[in-house]
Amino acid sequence: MNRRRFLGTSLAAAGGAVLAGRGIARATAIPEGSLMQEALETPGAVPQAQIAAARFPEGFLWGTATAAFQVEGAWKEDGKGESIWDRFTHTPGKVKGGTTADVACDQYHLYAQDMALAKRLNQKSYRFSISWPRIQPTGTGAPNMKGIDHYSKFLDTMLEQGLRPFCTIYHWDLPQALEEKGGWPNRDLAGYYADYAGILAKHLGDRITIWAPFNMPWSVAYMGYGVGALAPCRANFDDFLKAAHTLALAQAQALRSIKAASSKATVGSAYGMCPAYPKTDSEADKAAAARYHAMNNVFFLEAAMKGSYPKAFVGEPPFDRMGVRPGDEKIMHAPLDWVGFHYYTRRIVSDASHAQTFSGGGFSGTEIEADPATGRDPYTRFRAEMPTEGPLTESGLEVWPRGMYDLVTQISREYDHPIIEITESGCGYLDAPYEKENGRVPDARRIEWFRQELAELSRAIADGARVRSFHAWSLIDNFEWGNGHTERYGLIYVDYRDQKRTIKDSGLWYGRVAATNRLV
Ligand code: IFM
Repeated sequence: MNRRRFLGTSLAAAGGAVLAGRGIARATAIPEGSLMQEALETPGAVPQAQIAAARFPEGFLWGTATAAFQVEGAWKEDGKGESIWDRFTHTPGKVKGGTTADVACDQYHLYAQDMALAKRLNQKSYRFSISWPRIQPTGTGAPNMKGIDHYSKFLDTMLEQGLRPFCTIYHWDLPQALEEKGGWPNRDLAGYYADYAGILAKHLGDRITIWAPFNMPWSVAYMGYGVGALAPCRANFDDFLKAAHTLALAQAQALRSIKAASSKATVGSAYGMCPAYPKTDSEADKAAAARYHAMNNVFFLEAAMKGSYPKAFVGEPPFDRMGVRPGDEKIMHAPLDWVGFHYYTRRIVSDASHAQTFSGGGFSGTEIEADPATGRDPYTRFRAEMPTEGPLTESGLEVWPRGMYDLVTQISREYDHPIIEITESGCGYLDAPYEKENGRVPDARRIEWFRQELAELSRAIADGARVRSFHAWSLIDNFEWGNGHTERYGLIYVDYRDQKRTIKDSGLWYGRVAATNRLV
């Protein structure tokens, strides 16, 4: 059977928690051959009438997100130590195109300009991360005051521009010295990390009220230690299990140390999530999709909210191999004030119980692809695929707006309607300044991507989800990890030769959305 038809059939048939695409709408007055018309005829597309009617509540926080390593550059300035990503990018052959992030977008020096641009786009929230090795060059000990001073000035600038500073404490750049002490599989890192978080809250907590301990902790553990797709590139299943447990302990210990140092602090998360749709309506596939959700989406959320891990494993959970000790439930338990997660794309999940072999795969931006031949690992035993029923972005992720609605409403239901922050969402397209149009960046595909995605977010809000913010990934094009500069996610184009910023058409459009709360 044709793959597209097969997926369509199996999805419609599957009866799990989140399923079924929305029909393709036809509207009048859409110009022939236009991108809008193309979108209408695309599987999974949102009806134009729904987009036109979409509204966001008064006071909704429109924002953008970045991460220190991806934008800052200045890799060894002002006493900064080496991070695992410095080591990775300085290793020949690791980064596509052979670039490094030594300069990246030079935001370390150009932050005032970038915050002014955010204001120009009517932004109200800026999610950024702090580089641990700028604060503690070897990961422990007294803070490097030059690092603190830098972020202090940066925060003042954000506030002057009317931006809410949303701080991610760790977005993947572990001090290399801590990797040499064993990295995240070493349980001691939970304590070092809580000290680091406490330092930040003590010195910067007068201006930061919203903290997310980790960006995508599952990826830190699995892609960094389980399959070696991200720095520090270790591929050992036990290391993955141990790293995951250390991260769960660290998340809770950090929450406590932040709150002890700053009475204004609220703590939540920035988890990477993909709605999981069972491949068929078999009980086995539905159970596999539930395991995917438990492992990839809510593993760390459950740990914080309930002090226990969700049912991600077939049979007895491998607590010994994870290094779980008696009393850890109490340590892990640290209910979050709000729940933050990203949405980029979805997964189709099937049972892989017959497959016992652990195997890796390729990195697709937010997710590791299971090896189709061998399945995933001996415990979770599911196979997760990114379907291609909808179109793919240039960065290779399927466009599936409905996934936003399904994920947001699912998390709302499962966690009793928490306050939700969408911490990242965006798409990779390579559009560049076009000379014939005075250097404009006409990135119509990105505009259409956000229109569709946001219409589905608005529908979730109308249906009761308490979403208070949306952070587009990203304010500016930046260094996309192992893919270097070969992918562009920004609303603002960066010319890496001279650091010139050009607001893309999508940026101008997003600015209007922020001003009107409509998808104009
Ligand atoms: O660039 C990354 C970011 O660091 C984490 N979330 C996904 C983005 C796009 O791949």
